[in-house]
Amino acid sequence: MKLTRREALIGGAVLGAGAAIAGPRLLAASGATVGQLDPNSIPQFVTELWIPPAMPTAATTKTYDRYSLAARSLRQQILPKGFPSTQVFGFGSTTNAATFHAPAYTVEATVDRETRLTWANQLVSSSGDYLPHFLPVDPTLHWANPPGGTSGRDKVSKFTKTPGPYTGPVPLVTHLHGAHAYEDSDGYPEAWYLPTAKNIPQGYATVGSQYYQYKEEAHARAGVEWTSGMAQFAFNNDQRATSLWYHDHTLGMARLNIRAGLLGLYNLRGGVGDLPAGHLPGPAPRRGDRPGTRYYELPLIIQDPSFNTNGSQYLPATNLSWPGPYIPTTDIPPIWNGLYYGSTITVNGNTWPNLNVEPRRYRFRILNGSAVRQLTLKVVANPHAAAPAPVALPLWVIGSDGGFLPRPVELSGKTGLPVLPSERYDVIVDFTGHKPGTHLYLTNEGAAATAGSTASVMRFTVVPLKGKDTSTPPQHLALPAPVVIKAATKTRQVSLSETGSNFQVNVISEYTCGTVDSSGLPNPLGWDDPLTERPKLGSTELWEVWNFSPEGAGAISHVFHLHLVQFEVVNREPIDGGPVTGPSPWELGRKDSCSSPTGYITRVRATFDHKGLFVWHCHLFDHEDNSMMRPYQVT
Ligand SMILES: [Cu+2]
Repeated sequence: MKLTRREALIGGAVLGAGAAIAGPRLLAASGATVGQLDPNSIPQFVTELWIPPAMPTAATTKTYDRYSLAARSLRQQILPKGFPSTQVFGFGSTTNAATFHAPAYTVEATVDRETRLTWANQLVSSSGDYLPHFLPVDPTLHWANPPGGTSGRDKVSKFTKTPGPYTGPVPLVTHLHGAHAYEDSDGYPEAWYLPTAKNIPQGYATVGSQYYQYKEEAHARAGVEWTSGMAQFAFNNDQRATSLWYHDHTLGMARLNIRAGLLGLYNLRGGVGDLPAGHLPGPAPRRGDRPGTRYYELPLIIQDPSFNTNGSQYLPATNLSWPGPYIPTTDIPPIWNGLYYGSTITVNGNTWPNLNVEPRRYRFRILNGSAVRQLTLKVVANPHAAAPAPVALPLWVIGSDGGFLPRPVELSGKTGLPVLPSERYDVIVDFTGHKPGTHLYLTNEGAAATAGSTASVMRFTVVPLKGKDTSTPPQHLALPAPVVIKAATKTRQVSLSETGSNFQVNVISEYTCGTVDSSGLPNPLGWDDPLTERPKLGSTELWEVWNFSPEGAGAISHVFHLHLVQFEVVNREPIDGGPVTGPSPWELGRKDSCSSPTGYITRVRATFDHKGLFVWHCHLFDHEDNSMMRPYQVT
């Protein structure tokens, strides 16, 4: 094995290329363990795609829309009919118990009109006792740690022997991903709160260390009140029309809470960054729609859960890259996995659904809501064709995280659309001219795709045309120009790296964010290290994101995510030298998350225009939950 400079210098041990894929590789090698549902036993395309309705409001006033949202536990038919149902945690409106769903209904918001959202943690039983998590919580990570009490919350616990999973009350805090937020409403990872339950154990912290500060700030800024077991956020929506998404962001638990189902889309419409009605395929679901309304704009929220034969969601409760020993002998987390790929694909909460489509144009708001799976999507005629398969219908990419691209981008030939965890793409597919009965397939050719299961996403079945398509063909669309970002007045360097175990070669102890030292080497920093990124209010900065992860067959992109801002992807350059490449055509709009490939410097530029404490991190959920996140402060 050839060692690079970076491999030799990270942490106490050398990391081989295989380390990054140890989880899925071991799973594949050992086959499905007892109790796991074989993905190949699940029939595909038998469930019609569920289209998330618009979330009902609790009140609308002259100046704002108010939502009363909560997280609850419920059972849902994710697998096809005839299979057992699955426990999920889902958001919904407390005004209507039938609205709880995983993923959630879509919040429809208007540019420059305020939304106020109450997020209640109602993960309690009917008798008022807290509900434990149904996925394995690793209490040895740097996490919310309610059992630590007010002195030990949000810190790493000291264990003298390896503990089992944490089974106490579940902390939650919601982040609106991509939002131009104030710090009180950004879902800071230490602003979590437990449900109001009868049996919270004595000594437990019931809120995170930042909760009370933001409670006061939200009251002072927006006049909203936080009470026990909830927070209330207010957004001015003073940003471009786009699809944001809301999801849990609790310190060290997001991978579990989002996999459990706590996510939904938040569509922002109107303003100078949107197109007038009629140009794009529509309508999308709106509040108060009658049942049976036909939609030509709809979300595709893609995730990759695994299941047990009893219908419950499967996530390993042991570290698949290392069988032990753990505490106190080594520094390897006993339950967490660095990169766990699920074995199925769900869209809007069902495995491999079918969508009946008319021979006309559709607008799909795509979100990769999976934890670590990097998708490459295309529409093909033959789902069994070897990758890269020929595209049957081009994806016309018109927008991404921060709104419209400068111009529509047609992906044809054999080019698929890469969609990394948390990225959103706004896409038009034109089914015009296809005969009723025709089948087309949305497939995934991402690096970890498995033929027959995770390489398949969903099917389209063409049905007779019901309504004339008056939308503009995508090649003729004139899109509103993205926000212009000024020249940067400061360049800073940040790093993404992984820390190998001091005890075992090729096993990862944690992932880290940090800075870059003067000799071009990573300087990994922990969450509690002094702040290093402190942009001045109103300033524009160029951030160089250096990905020092090991190179080789197992190399993966990290997903760089910056809160508060929509940035411009400027370019990428190999750390060891080589050609500088510009952003991909579909990255030419504004972004809040982007690929940060191994061995590359990824440069992004942003204007920091709200004071406050925010975070930047890798958006692979399994990484951000084990230290790959840093606070930053706009001053
Ligand atoms: Cu990462």
